[in-house]
Amino acid sequence: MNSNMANMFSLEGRNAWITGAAYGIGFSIAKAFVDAGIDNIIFNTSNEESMRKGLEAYREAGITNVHGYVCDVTDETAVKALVDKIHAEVGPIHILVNNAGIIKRIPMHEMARSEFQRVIDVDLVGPYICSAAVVPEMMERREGKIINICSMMSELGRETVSAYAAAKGGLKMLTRNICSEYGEYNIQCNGLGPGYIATPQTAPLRERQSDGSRHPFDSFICAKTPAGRWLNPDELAGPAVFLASHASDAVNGHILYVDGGILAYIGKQPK
Ligand code: NAP
Ligand code: GCO
Repeated sequence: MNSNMANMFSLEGRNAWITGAAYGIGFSIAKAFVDAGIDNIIFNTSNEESMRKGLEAYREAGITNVHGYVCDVTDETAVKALVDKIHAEVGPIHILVNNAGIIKRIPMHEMARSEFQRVIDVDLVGPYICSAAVVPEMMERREGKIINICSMMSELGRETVSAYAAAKGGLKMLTRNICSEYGEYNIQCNGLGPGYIATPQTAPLRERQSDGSRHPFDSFICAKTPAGRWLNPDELAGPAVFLASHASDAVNGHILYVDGGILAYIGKQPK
């Protein structure tokens, strides 16, 4: 690879704040950014225990340029204070990855309003709060990257995930609106839409049944994925680095689906 191309994908000289990156997809994206030369990884979780476990996991992975904080992304005051703390303790935020997210798998008519609201707050309002907190410095610098972690549910629905699909569909349009409102400041806001990834969030969908058989959803998703398997978080590394780097400076408002082809595939025909 020639030096121009290598430089285009390099994250050297920049800091990235990845929300909810103690484990799962956020942790994998952080590792990818480190491999791409990032100066500092900043992450936050909703509680002290997972933040500490996250710092330990980074250390075990040999990553030391990492800074962990406790901050609920739905708490606007706490997020604004965190951004000030990051500026004081780490430096500017060049890249924001809105990764923190939850899901509640409950039939809509059985879901309490408070449960529906919590999913919307974490998965949609949280990315708005964090993006609004970092955009001013990106505007002043006339450079910035915001990556929103979307979902298959940004495009598709399924039983029991009404709040999550509403949030992720909204996150797709928030992505496009941030692109529209701040593109003139050389801020690119894109979505990364993972397919079905083997993380703690999807572990319940892969659990073996009491008779040792595969979870029905496990078999279903493998039939809906052309490669016939769940994806692993590290398969998001290249697309995430692309969206965080100057290689994507002319890409804005785009949702890059990393789904192994699920959205293109009607599903494996029954034998
Ligand atoms: P995960 O394993 O459950 O991790 C979620 C992360 O978000 C954890 O670090 C969690 O930390 C943090 N978090 C949750 N609520 C928070 C809050 N209020 N404030 C701060 N941090 C919070 O999930 P994942 O599978 O890695 O998913 C990460 C993102 O990818 C989510 O947005 C998810 O919707 C999306 N996604 C996942 C898949 C998949 O198949 N796994 C596919 C498409 C999209 P604590 O709870 O410890 O605070
Ligand atoms: C579910 C899963 C999915 C994944 C992901 C798919 O219950 O259907 O949790 O929603 O998390 O969002 O892209």
